[in-house]
Amino acid sequence: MKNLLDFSPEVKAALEAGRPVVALESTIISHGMPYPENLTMAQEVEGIIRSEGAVPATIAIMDGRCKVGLTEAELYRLATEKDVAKVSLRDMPIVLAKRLLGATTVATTATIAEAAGIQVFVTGGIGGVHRGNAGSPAQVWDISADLTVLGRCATTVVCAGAKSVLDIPATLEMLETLGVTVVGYGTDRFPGFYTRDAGHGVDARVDSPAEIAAVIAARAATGMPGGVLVVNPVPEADALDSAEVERHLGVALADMAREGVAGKAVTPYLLARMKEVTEGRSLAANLSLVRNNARVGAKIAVALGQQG
Ligand code: PSU
Ligand code: MN
Repeated sequence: MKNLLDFSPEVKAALEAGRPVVALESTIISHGMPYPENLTMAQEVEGIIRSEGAVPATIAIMDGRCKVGLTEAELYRLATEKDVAKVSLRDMPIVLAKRLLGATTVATTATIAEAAGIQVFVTGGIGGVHRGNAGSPAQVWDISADLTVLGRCATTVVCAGAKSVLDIPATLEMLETLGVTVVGYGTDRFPGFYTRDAGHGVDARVDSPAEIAAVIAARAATGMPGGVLVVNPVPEADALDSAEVERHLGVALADMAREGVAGKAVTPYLLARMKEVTEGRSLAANLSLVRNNARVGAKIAVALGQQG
């Protein structure tokens, strides 16, 4: 993997000097939000990370290489081009070999970040275990590779939980099986992406970046593979109402089954539908939680550096 990495000069210099670096995914840019909000979000999030004293490293696949740190022009391509591949682990060899433009999911971004020596990675929401839904067979077997990767990469992932469209208890059980440490930042509840509580608890609550850094250092000291998942709830002012989200997701799931949407198209479909039915409030929540995660992720990266 190391031979496939192309670092931006800024990220390369920061890693060599041991300065804090925060990785960012690109599926959220190409498939998670519409243009122009996606581009503004990507630039803004990089700015937040810089203002906290860390260096942002947005990750994507281009011209047969894994890019760690992107130029303005590269961010623009990801935000505007029509045919950007959504790259989960299984897709990575194909997108590399065919030299396609690829936006990396949490699974792929964390894998590349670990190879690059980046300890902290900020995203919006992680993938998980999907529920069976109307019109689909009772036994669906749609489990995101995001979970597998959390179980094997040492990268700390900061997110706002997972959407309640997933089977949250099954997702939490799977994280337990994989040995992932799940901590709530200022909360003992597992957040539901648009909402602050998906109805289940986390392993432990942590209240400061220093406390999280201590957990990360302790995990590293054990030598176990896998990482820490930091769940950081969407700010109160931008959170959506749980009952409203459930109602909208119910309708979207039924439509999705009727239209035959499945596999990797599911998450982008649901995000776009939610934006329509909430008249943009889901997008506002999404933007708010990503900014919030960027701030916390950068503070964790800085605190990790101070641990020595
Ligand atoms: N959840 C969101 N927004 C997103 C994603 C998930 O609320 O943009 C993206 C992330 O990149 C995540 C991916 O890694 O979707 C998971 O896709 P899948 O379930 O196909 O593995
Ligand atoms: Mn899937």
